[in-house]
Parts: sequence; structure tokens; C-alpha cells
Amino acid sequence: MLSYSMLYPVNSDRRTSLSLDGLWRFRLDFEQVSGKENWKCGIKSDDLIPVPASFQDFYTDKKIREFTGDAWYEKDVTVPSSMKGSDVFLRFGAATHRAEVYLNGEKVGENEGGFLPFLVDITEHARYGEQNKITVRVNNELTETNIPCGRTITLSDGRKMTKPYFDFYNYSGLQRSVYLLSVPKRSIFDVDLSYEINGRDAVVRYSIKTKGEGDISLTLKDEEGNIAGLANGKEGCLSVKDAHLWQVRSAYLYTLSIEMRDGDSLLDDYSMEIGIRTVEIKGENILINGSPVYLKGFGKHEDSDIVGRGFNIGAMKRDFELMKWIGANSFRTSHYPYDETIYRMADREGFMVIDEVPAVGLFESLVNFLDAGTGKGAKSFFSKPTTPVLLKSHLKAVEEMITRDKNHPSVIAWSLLNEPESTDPNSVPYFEKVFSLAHDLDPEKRPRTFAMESNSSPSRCRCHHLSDFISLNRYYGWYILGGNEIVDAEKKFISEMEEWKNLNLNKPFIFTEYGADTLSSEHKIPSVMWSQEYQDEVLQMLHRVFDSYGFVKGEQIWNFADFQTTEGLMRVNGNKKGVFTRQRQPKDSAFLLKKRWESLPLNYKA
Ligand code: BDP
Repeated sequence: MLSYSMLYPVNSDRRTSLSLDGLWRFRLDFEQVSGKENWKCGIKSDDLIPVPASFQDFYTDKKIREFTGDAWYEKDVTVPSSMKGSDVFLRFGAATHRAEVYLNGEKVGENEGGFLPFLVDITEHARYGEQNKITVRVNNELTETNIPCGRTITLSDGRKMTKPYFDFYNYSGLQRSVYLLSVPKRSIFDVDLSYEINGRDAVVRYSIKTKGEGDISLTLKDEEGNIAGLANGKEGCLSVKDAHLWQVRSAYLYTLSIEMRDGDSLLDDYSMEIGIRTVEIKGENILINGSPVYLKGFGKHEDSDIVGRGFNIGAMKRDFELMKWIGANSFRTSHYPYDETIYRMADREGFMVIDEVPAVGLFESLVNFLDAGTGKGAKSFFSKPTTPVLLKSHLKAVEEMITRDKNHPSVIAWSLLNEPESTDPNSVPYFEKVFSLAHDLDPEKRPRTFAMESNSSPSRCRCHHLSDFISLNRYYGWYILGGNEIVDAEKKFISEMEEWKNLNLNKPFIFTEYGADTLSSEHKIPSVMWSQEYQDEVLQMLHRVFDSYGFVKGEQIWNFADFQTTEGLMRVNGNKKGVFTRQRQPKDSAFLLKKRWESLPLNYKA
């Protein structure tokens, strides 16, 4: 169990969440002198930087953009004396990839893993009613023992540089919001929910973990504010008459309010929006509330101009409007859990989310997207002496992700790895541990999967039996037989699909990646690779194949928008497989997809 509560920060009668977003002082440790010069007591910089944001794309100096090592952030904050007597925390939405936190020069906490929140308890260290100096060392080096995987080299001029084993830019820094929290000493710590639908009625099963003892009561209110259910005690059921179900693209959210009391006195109160819905896999179908659904949508990234991977609330809103416009109903949080606000939006808009842990690059290759397609790269990634350390970080991220995200109705499945080397015999015990932890931690026992690259073929993949549904990343017509050879790509794709069919897995399949790089500037008839016309041709070919297999129950194209990657021969200032540009304007393929997705019913192929 985690040592701190992952509950989303709220303000209530007994809780205070103060945002520390805004300008922080910033300094990069180029000479690696922060220790000697004692930066933990003060970084002595007048450079101000916005939080949340990636630090990379603000500056004009390449040495800053490509900086690898320790980035220091600092802010002076008054901890209100009204917080005295409560438990007081600093909550970081994400610090990529690892951080050490100091308060008034004293080390108060540290964390490893760059895409999930962590809390630092400062109850005993804060100076109440006075200014406190928060100093954070954020390190962005990549290793093979933490996810996402990569390595860090040293250039001849002494600078470090990261070599990601994955295809997105290694943006870093304080990329999500920071809060100062006060939570009562005896408090609500965690909430588990699961649902049962009986005709028109529903049962919400709950279990509440607390810190310290107290009497728990729950009130469920509908969207009009009417009481829909009441319960007492740490564990039990709320019976909801005539329940409004959370449906795909037609969400209904109830408000669950939890109170913790000692006699008449209120110790703690916490409210959250929940959606009543069930998720199940039955044979080749994915069922939401007992009815089959077909997933239409995207693999995405948190990626936008200037703020990089920093949470961008404007881009988020635009992305949801575009996804609605195009007729999508789902997305995968490739390749890491996103900012919590995005799930709250998905809950409200009725999108289905495949929530992915940052386990990407578990396949040693610097051009994994290329090697994945060609059968190269079998180097026994899970057979290294360091594998147990990697597994530990992976399990930690799974625990944090599920604890954080389990109560979102939008989250319908867990993706536990992206394109791992599942051909290595030692991947099996590794995967078993990851899959079984996800099962244990999820009160709803949602389906689990991992996204498989081409080497993970029907005959070579050793782990697909663990997936509740099969997720395929396939680039027929791009990495495999592109351009004029597309006719052979289609044949090869069909022959792979026949092999899957012959395995009789009796599970749904989803395409979690497919597509073609396309420059929004390029038009050409007849088409050539990289032109918008070619992207359309690839999609038409792939859709033909998807449509001819009944067990294909979803398509999430790669990618929603063009996104930043490491520079290199294969990338034109980023990955251009977007259906939208990085500025969120449509390519031709957006209209093709809109036509298709608007015509496919939710229960397509049921
Ligand atoms: C897959 C990866 C994804 C890449 C994509 C591509 O999962 O991160 O961006 O291919 O090559 O290998 O575009």
C-alpha cells in the first residue's frame, strides 16, 4: 500500500488545496556544482519559469533544450498558520523523471518515476505562518532500471545526453500542477468502488480506507442534486433506484460525498464524481453495461507547442472538441498516465480510456519503431541482471496508476506495457507479476492488455495469453511494405490476421496503433509516401482488413496529432503520423475518419 493518499486534491470544509502553479525560479546544473554550492538551501537564480510545463521549448539555446541532468526549481511559499494541526503535504502531479524535494534546505522527500503524483509530508518541517523555501531537484536521465527505458551517454564535450528507447521527446521538469495540501489528521485515505446493474436499479459497492478511526457516512446525489443513495460504515453498498448509467458518449455523473465523524464533530469530508457502469469482456466482445462496444479513436500524447509535455488545459479542451467532431469515442494514454484533469474531462464527455503505465522502451533499440517492424532486436530485454530493479519500478507505477485512476468511469482498461520484447522467454514471469498486481489492485477487475509490436507475432509472442483483449500496433503500408508495395502489405496483413484467427483465442482484438507519417504540406497525385493522399490510401487498405474480421473490436489510429520526438533521419522535426497537426488542424485523413466513424454504430460487429 502506498504511504500517502492518491485522492485528487480538493477543497472542502476540512481540506485545503492551494495551487503553487505559476512562476518558479529555475536553474540547470550544467557544471554539476549544486552539491558543492549547496543549492538545496537556495539556487540563486533570477530566471523564472512557468509550472506546469516542460522546460525545454522556452529557450533559444540548444544546450538548454537538450540539457540532461539536474534541473532545479524553487519557490517561496507561506504555509498558512490555519494549516497547523493538520497533516500538510506538497503534492507534485509529476516530476519527470525523478525528484528530491527540500524545504528550507532540509530534504523532505524524493520520488522516482515521472508521470504520476507523489506527496511529501512537511507537517513537522513547515514554518507555519511564515515563508518557506521549496527547492526541487528534478533529474531527467534515462536508465534501463526505470520506466520509460533508455540510456544516458556522455558527449565528447562532457555534456550528458539521453538516448530514449521510445519515440517521443524526453520532455521533463515539473510538468503538472503542484499543490500545498492540508488534510485532517484523521482522514479519508482511499476509496474503492464497483458496480452491479440489476434491471433499472444499480448497486454501488464501496470500501473506504481511513487514516485513524472515525464513523463513515456516504451520500450519493444525482445531477439534479437529489439524494440517490445513503450508506454508513467503511464498507457496504449504496442501492440506487432507477439508476442513470454512464454510457459511452452520453455520460451521467453522480456526486459521492463521504464524511468521517467522531460523534457530532466532522473530522473529514471528501466529494468526487462517479459514473455507474460496468466493464466486461465476454468472448470476442467488450461490454459496457452489458452491451457490446466498438472503440474508435486514437493513441495520443501530452504534447503541444511551447509547453511540451506540460499539462496544457487549452490543448486538452481543443483535443476533446476535435475527438467529438471526428466521431471518436476512445483513446489510449500512450505511453504514460496523463494529467488527472484529462480523465475528469473524459468522464464528463463519455470517452473510453485505455490507461497506460509508462512501461515503454522495454525493447533495446534506439529506432524501436523501425526494428519493431523488421523482426530485429531480439536481445533478451527481460534477461538482464538489472531486470528485477526494472520490475520494481514498473510495479510501483502500476500501483500508483491504478490507485490514482481506478474511480474514473472513463477508464475501461489498463495497458501495462507498450511494445515490450514479449518474445524473450524471461518476459513471461515478469509479465505475470505485472498482470497479477493490476488484477489485485483494481476493485473493478477491469481488462488488462499490452500493446504488441510486429515481432510479437501469433507464433512468437509468449505473453498474449495474459491479455484480456489483444492490442496490436501494426504498420502495414508504412514500416512494412509502403508506397507502391502497399498491395503486398495488405496480403501480408491478411496472412497475419489469418494466423491470429486460427489460434481461436476467443478474445476481442483492438488496433492500438496503425498509420503513416504525413506532412501537412505535401499533396501529390498519384500519391507518394508522406503525402496526405498516401495517408488516406493506407487507412482505406487497413480499414478493409479490420472490417473483414469480426473479432476486431476497435481501432485507435496512431496518432491523434503530430508530436515532438528526438531529432533523427526518420523524423521530420517530430513524428508526423497525426490526423491533426501539432497545432490541432485537420489533415485530409481527418475527413476520411470522420466519415467512417460517424457511420460505424457503437455496437459495430456485435
Ligand atoms: C510504435 C510506438 C510509438 C511510435 C510509433 C511510430 O509504440 O511510440 O511513435 O510506433 O513509429 O513503435 O510512429
